[in-house]
Amino acid sequence: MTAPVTTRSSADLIRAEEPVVAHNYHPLPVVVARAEGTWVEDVEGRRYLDMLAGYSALNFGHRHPALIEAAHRQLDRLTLTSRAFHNDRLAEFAERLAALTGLDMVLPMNTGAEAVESGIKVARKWAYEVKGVPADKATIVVAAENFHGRTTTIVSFSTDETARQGFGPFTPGFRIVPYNDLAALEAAVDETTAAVLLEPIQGEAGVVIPDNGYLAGVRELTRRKGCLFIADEIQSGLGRTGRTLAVEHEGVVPDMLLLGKALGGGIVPVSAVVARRDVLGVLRPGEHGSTFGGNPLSAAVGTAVVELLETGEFQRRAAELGVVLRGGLSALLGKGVVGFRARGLWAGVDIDPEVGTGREIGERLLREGVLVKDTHGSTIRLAPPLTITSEELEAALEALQKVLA
Ligand code: IF1
Repeated sequence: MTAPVTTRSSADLIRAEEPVVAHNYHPLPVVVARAEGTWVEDVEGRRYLDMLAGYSALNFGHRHPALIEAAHRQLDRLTLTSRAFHNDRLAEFAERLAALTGLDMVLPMNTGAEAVESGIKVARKWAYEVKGVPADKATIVVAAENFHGRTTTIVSFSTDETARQGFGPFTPGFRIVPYNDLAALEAAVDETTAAVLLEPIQGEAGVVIPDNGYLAGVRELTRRKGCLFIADEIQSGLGRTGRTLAVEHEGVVPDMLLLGKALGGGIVPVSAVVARRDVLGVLRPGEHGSTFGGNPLSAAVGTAVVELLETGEFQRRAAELGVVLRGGLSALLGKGVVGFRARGLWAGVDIDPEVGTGREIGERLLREGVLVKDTHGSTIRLAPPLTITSEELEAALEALQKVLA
């Protein structure tokens, strides 16, 4: 008989997880119980500024009223049909998402990794049926330091040993080239290549922004060589960098777009492959699927998310407040910050290892009421909800300055 659910303390709850929850994360010692907008609150009522936003899944803040309302309305009508039948929410979601991205067709999935896996399958099928690559010979070119998810096929082309160790054997058919290197990409793409799969800005690598012209170069190269350009915008997309999509900073339209995280508004997992009709058109009934992909609850929330993005308000906020973020980080250069990369409301900040590791900075900021997450070594990422106010952003930057002093 398990103990009745009572308001257990943060310490109790952290202790209780240990024997019963897999240790695939090393969370900061905070137990969140409530949240609204940019703020989260722990079990004891302490409040924190959320500068991670669910790894950019909470672009619209915690529990955005329009999104919660859309979810409540749908919860009271219909939540799941499977795609064995139609439901009355999917068409509008797909129409408005396609229009938002400038592409034609949507394959609705759930998690980012599922969108990436689905994109890989569609690109390979396109290579065999449209490009004429011999069966089972299709290659996909990816970048070193990539992060596209945690499935076995995806970690097959990771260059992060921690993500691969002990999970072999791996899926063949992937070539790895240095990021931001068009010559290396040119050499790797040949007649077997189905696609080039890239993050327009590499997230987990520490918000690595390629040279201006790189994405346009990839677009030209893939068009000339007759393979697909797949942009993984699962983290960089949906307003984060100050545009609807990060590829827009170079005016590039990929052949296929992978979306996730914020597409579900931080409420339900929603991801999608969005592509030209001649690409996604290779899928015929029974060839791919997902129990929850395109379910009415996800479609209703996804439509409300697209509606928020159609106004351009969040993109503008990210661009405008991105100026404040860059200014604040520039002022910290030489004062504990040795370098940073930032676009819109997204930054990778390299901390002087003398001052502390990313994890230590995260723990110090926790005590200042600010939540951040380190990536590798001494880099922390800043990715607050796009609803953050200028004052809240200034407060987070002041807290960072304080813990670096
Ligand atoms: C973790 C960070 C990591 C992604 C891109 C696909 C996916 C992700 C560009 C897969 C997911 C998450 C996963 C989470 C931590 C976080 C992350 F960069 F965002 F911080 F790991 F790199 N493409 N990124 O960033 O989406 O299947 O998770 O929905 O795995 O620890 P997912």
